[in-house]
Amino acid sequence: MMGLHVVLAVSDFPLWIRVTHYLNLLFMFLLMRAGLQILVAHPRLYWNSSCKPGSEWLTFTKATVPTDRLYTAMDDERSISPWLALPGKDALGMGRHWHFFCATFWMLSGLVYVVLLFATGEWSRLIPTSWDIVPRAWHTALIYGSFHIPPASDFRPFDPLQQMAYAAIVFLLAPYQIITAFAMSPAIEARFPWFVKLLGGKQGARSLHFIGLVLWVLFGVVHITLVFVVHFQDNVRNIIVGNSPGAAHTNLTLVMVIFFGSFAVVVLIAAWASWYTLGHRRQMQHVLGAVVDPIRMLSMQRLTTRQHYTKVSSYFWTNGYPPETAEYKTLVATNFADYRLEVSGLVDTPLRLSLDDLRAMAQESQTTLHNCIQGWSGIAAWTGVPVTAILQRCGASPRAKYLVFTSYQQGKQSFPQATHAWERPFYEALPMGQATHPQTILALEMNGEPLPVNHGAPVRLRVETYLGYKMVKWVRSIELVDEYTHLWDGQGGFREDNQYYGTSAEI
Ligand SMILES: Nc1nc2c(c(=O)[nH]1)N[C@H]1C(S)=C(S)[C@@H](COP(=O)(O)O)O[C@H]1N2
Ligand SMILES: [Mo]
Repeated sequence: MMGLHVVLAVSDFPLWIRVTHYLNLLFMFLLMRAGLQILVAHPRLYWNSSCKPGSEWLTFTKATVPTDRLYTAMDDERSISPWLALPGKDALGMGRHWHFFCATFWMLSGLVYVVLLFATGEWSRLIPTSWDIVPRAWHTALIYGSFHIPPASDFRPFDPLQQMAYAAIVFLLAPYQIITAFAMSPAIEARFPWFVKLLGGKQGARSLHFIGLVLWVLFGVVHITLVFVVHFQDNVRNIIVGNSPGAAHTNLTLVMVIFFGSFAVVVLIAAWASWYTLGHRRQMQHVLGAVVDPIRMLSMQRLTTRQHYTKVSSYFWTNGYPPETAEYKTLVATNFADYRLEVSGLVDTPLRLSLDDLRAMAQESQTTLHNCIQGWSGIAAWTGVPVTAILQRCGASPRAKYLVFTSYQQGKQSFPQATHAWERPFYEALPMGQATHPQTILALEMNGEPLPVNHGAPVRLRVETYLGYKMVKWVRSIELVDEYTHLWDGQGGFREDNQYYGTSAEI
C-alpha cells in the first residue's frame, strides 16, 4: 500500500488518467459522428413539442414542407456523407446503434475515471477549491487574449483557466449531455413527464443536447489547438507517458510516434466503423444491439406511462403513406362497414371484430406525447380499446409472448427505399409486457374525431413508452405468437427488418 501511495503522489498523470483520456477521445469522436447521423433524420430543431414546420429555431435542410400534398417525416430525412457521420448515408438505425453503444462505454470509462479521481486524491488538481482561481483565470485569459503564452511555471499542472475549463467539462458538460440524452427517451418521458418538462419538453431536451454537441466541438477544437501551440512537447509527454521523474527520460521521438499514432488509430477506427457498418448492417445491428439491448431492457422495460397532457399539438407529422390497395380503398369508400379486426394465433377464441364491436367495448382516453425515432414529436388525445380487453376477450394462451400487429399497408408506402420489401405488409411485434400496459390501446379516435386516414384509420396501435415505429397504423390483424423469428426477415418488425432499428423502442 505504502509503495502504491508513493508512486501516485509523484506520478502526476497516472496510467488510468491517460487511458481514460484516450478512451474519452475515441468514444466522443464516434458519439459525435453517430449523433450527426441521428440529427439529419429530422434536420430541424424546435423549442416546442408540436414540431410545426416554420416554428424551428434551426434547420439543416433546404426542404420546405409542402402543404398541398402529404409529405412524411421519412420524406424529410436527409442523407449524410460517411466522412461526417457514423455510418453515413440514410442509416438512422445504424447511427442509433453506434450512438448508444459508444454512449455506454463512454459513460463506463467516465465512471471509472471519476471514481479513481476521488479514490486517489487526483481530484484536487482538477476541482477548484478557492475562489481566487477566478481572477487568476482572468489573468491567464488576458495573456492568451494578447496572443502570448503563459510561462511553463504557470502550469501546476494546469493553468487556472485550463483547470476551470477541464473541471467544467467533466462535472458540468458531461452530466448535462447525459441528462439531456435521457430526457429524450420515450420511456423516461412517459414515466417522468415532469423531468422532461423541466428541460422544455422533448424538443427542448433535443435542442439542448445539440447545443451540448456544439460546446463539445468548441472545447475540442480549442483544447487540441492549445495542446499544439502551448508548450507542445510538455503536453505530449504528459498525455502519453505522464510526468513522473522516470517519464521525463523517455525518448521524445518515441513519445511523438505514440502520440500521433494513437490519433491515427482513432481516425482509422472511425473510418472502419463507417465502412464496415454500411456493408454489414444486419451483423452490426446484432453485435451493437447485443450490448445495448440487455441494459435497455433491464432499466427501462418496466417503466409505465404517467402522462396526462392537457393541450394537444396544433400540428402532427405523418409517417408512412396510407395503403394503396383496392381492398383498403374500398374500406375507406364504404366507411369501414366491412372492416374486421382479426385476432388469431395462441388464443382460445379467434376473433373477427367490426368497428361497431370495438366501439361497444369500454373506451380509454389519453393525451400523450408521441416520439418518432427520427426526432419529431407531437401531443394528441387518443381514444380506443385497451389491448388487455382484446386479450381477455380472445383468451390469450400463457404461451403467447408477442402480439404481431399487421397493417393493410405495404412496405412501398412505408419505406420506398426498400424495393425488395415493397410487397410485404408493415408489421411490428409487441412484447406481452408492453401490450398489457394501461395506456396501450387500439385507438379509434384522434383528438375527438374518428382516426384520419393519414394517422391510421380505422384502427392504430398506441404504446406510450415506445417510439412511434412500433405503433402500427391501419391495423388489419393481431396474431399472438411465442416468437417472431419466422416472420419475414425475423427481426421483429418491418422497420427492424428493413431499416435495422432496434428490437425494443424505449430509447
Ligand atoms: N402501417 C404503418 N404503421 C406505422 C408507420 C408506417 O409507415 N406504416 N410508421 C410508424 C412511424 S415511424 C411513426 S413515427 C408513426 C407515425 O404516426 P402518425 O403518422 O400518425 O404521426 O406511425 C408508425 N406506424
Ligand atoms: Mo417514426
